[in-house]
Amino acid sequence: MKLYGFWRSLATYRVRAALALKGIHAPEVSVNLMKGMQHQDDYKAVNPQSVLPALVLDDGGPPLFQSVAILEYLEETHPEPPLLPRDAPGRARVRGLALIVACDAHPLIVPRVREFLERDLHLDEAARNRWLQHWTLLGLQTLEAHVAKERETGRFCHGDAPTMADICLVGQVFAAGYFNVPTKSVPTVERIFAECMKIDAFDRSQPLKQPDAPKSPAH
Ligand SMILES: N[C@@H](CCC(=O)N[C@@H](CS)C(=O)NCC(=O)O)C(=O)O
Repeated sequence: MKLYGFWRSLATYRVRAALALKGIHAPEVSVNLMKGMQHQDDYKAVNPQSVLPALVLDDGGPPLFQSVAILEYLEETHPEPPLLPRDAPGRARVRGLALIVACDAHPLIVPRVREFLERDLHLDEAARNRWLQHWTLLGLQTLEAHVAKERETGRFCHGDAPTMADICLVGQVFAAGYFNVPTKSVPTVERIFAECMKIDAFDRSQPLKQPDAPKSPAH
């Protein structure tokens, strides 16, 4: 397997973390989003949507795309350790939590949306930051509304082992860090994030620990 990704990409982080949790080795090819390399023809041949990540399998078939679809593929082909609960309602809850991030919150802060706000709508930096902070915090607050009150929450989003929900939650907390969003109003999310980051697979997969990341946190 080969993973196309970028250190700062939170959708890549989801797949990188799942690979690490499942002990699957997949070398990463860096596609520099800050330099617009996702729009180059050689990457478009891998993923016509010009977004990261993409996972190339060893079977010569077309690359896999969309991080959640890739997580599902990894779960089906490498079931241990499971990233979904065994019961159907539990799986629906975990997928729902994951999709709050992957379908509703994260898509509003990706580079192509930020570029549209700046170049086409001519929003100044303050207005763009307001946008990023608003949608990032709303995603976190929506997660908090579930995990703070539902009895299925344990050490992690669902019980005492990490699932796809935690993978997505962790990325959303990193988004808060990117855009200076305070997370004090989401204490259960903060607690779960801290639990996840105690796990080596989450820690070594995090953005600033990637080989293509800048050496200093200022980026
Ligand atoms: N829903 C997609 C999101 C993919 C996505 O937007 N990835 C970002 C990086 S996290 C990207 O490559 N953006 C490029 C751009 O917006 O131009 C997924 O989960 O894979």
